[in-house]
Amino acid sequence: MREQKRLFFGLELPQQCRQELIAWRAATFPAEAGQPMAADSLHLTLAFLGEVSEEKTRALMQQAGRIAQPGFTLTLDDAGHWPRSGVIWLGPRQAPRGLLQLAALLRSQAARSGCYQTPLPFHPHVTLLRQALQPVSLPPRNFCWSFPVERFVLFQSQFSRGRTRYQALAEWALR
Ligand code: 2AM
Repeated sequence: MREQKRLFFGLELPQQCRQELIAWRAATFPAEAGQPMAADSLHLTLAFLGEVSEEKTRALMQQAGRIAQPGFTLTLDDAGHWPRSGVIWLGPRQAPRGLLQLAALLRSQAARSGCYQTPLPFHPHVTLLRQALQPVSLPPRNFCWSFPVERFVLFQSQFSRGRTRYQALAEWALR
């Protein structure tokens, strides 16, 4: 059988922001709220690709390399809880146009390459906690992290030693 990798396009968060987020999370949510994502795993998914062959990965990377759009500022000033998927997340109250444009382009390229894309609308979010299946009280919206986004990344998702890790395979500048 040909080797397949579980891949997605996404955005990394600056290291300082990740550190601030985990400190805020620890002070905001009780330990039983859910399973915290490791600081080095915090990211925002642009387009989920699923299990992809090497050949398809090459085609997707070529198409990603043709994207020419400027960077944008991402602001995380909203939080929510999706009890069905058990996710507590942070995201922008108002998604920047550049983010929506980039995600739409990557999602349509992925669909054209035969990667299944959910019909659900894109809801930009950074998963903070997983397995958050019980009701949780969300903090007042008095927080805000803002940073420039200057590149996007192709990640591989790998499960090993009881933990899912995300490894950056390639990245492209937004300019
Ligand atoms: P989540 O954080 O909301 O679970 C790697 O698994 C990334 O891809 C995660 O950010 C995850 O979102 C997202 N993801 C996993 N499966 C997906 C799917 N079927 N459709 C869209 N995104 C998915």
